[in-house]
Formats: sequence, structure tokens, C-alpha cells
Amino acid sequence: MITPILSPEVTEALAESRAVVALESTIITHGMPWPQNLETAQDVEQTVRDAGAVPATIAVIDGVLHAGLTGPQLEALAQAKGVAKLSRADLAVCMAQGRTGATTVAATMIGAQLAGIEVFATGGIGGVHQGADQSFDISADLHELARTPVTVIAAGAKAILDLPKTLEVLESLGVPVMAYGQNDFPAFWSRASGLDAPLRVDSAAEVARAHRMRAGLGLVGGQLVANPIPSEDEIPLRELAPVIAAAQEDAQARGVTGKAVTPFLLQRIYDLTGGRSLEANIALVHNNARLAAAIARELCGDAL
Ligand code: PSU
Ligand code: MN
Repeated sequence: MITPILSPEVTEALAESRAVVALESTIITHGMPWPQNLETAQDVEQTVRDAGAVPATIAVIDGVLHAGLTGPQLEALAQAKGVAKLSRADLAVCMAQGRTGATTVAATMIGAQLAGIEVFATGGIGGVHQGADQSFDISADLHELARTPVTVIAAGAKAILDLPKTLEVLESLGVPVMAYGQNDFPAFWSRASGLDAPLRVDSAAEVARAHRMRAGLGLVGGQLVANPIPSEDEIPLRELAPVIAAAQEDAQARGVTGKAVTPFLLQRIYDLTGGRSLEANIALVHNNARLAAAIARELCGDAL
């Protein structure tokens, strides 16, 4: 098996069985504009450290899979042009061609597992897109959650998705979806989607126990922890709904499809909210990083 190249701090933490949290890189290259993308990536790594865990940002650089980037690698990635957006389907080809690619939730889970990291914090997972009955656009993230044993902390799924169908697919795939501290499934920029999450947890310890329990039962796959954005940072869904609808109409009118859909919608919503969506996005990623660190600490017996 290929082992990712680990940064010195990740090597040390794993050798000493200390808490490590994986972070994705597509959010840096395709999810946020420069220079907030670099600033956020650096700050989120620091949030993980402040919460007592070690961050491992995952990416492919010149054909090599890394878990834990150095400062210069992170800076270069945040400014690089033409970086591939990697999911399960394209990870190996990118590496074989010696190219650079940012990992989505799906590819980050694969990298985390290869590195021996069990917990991963992101913003929002991909899911079933609106109009999927015609486009068949369903993120590979959902299938990855069904097969790779990593606990993913996200602020639910992005409200640009068809959330009821996303929850249905996750249920069909046997993925545990647990809202953290509330009953409602969160909708990324908003705390509430109006849909009940299938499961609810109220502590990092419960999530860690469930992670171990799944392994003990021989159940393949990961878990999704849906952590609501803090109230002071949220944009309520009723405010955001018309913006999302407008962005979706634009995407349709311009014929945006495939991998380009999520980055296009995020950029349009950023424009239409005058940057407010980005502020919310940054806040929720930090919030997820803190919870992920607490779960990772529980898993290695280093609870606060
Ligand atoms: N969360 C964010 N911003 C992002 C993404 C997640 O806050 O840009 C990325 C993730 O990498 C996720 C991907 O895996 O969007 C989903 O893309 P798609 O819908 O094409 O599967
Ligand atoms: Mn897609």
C-alpha cells in the first residue's frame, strides 16, 4: 500500500498515538477565493492545534499524496492555477501523471485512512444535487462515507443540494448521520434545514464510542457528524433560499455540469450575498475543526 508522506508533526503525533485531524484541500483551491482560502487553511490548522490535536491537510503535490503540508506547500497550493479536484475516481491518475490535485471529502477520507487518521473536519459534504433526477449528479462523497472508516465532521450538507434526497441516499448506503446537539439536520450556512437528522449525539465521547463500535461490529464505512454553524454566524435559510435559487438558475442557464457545479454555486452565492456566505463558511469550518479535535482526543484516550 502507498503511505502518504506525513509532515513532521503528524509523524510524531501518530507515533505517539496522539490526536490527529485530517483536513481537505478542495475547500482551499475550489471552495474559497484567494487570499481568504490561505488564511482560512492556516487558521483552521491552528484551531485544531489549539484544541489539542494535530492537523493533517491532505493533497497531492507533484504526484505525491501528502497528509500534513508544510507552510510553503500550503501557500503554493492556495495560489496554484489549474489544480485538479480529486475524488475517488481521479486520485490515482493524478498521482500517476505526477500532477497536483486538491482532495474532496471522498479523496481526503481515502488519504486519511492510508495515513491512519480516523477523524476529518470539513465544511460541508457533497450530496444529491437539485435536479439529480435529470442530471444524475450525486457526489461520490456519499459512497465514500459508506466504505471508508473515517468519521467526518461537517456542517451538514450544503443548502445548494437536495437535502431530503441526500439523507435518503445516506440511509440507503448505511451511513450513520448524526446531528450534534440538536434534532434538526443542519444546512451548512443555516443551523436548521427543517428536516430531522436520523440520529442525534450530544458529546464528542458518544461519537468516538460509536466510531469504535462500528469497527467492533465489522461494519464497513464511516460516520457523518452534522455540526450546526454557531448561531451568531448563521444565515437563516429563509434569507438564503432565494439566493440559492438564483445561483442555481445561473448554473443551469450557463450549462454548468459535473465537478464545476459546486465551485460555481459557491462563487455565485458569495457574489450575491456580498461575501457574507464566505464569512459563515469560515466560521463553520472552525467550529467543525474544534469538534473534530475533541472527537480525535476521545479516540486516543486524551479527553479534556
Ligand atoms: N465544503 C466547503 N467547500 C467546498 C467543499 C466542501 O465548505 O468547496 C467541496 C468538498 O471538497 C466536497 C466537494 O467534497 O465540495 C463536493 O463536490 P461535488 O459536489 O462535485 O462532489
Ligand atoms: Mn457532482
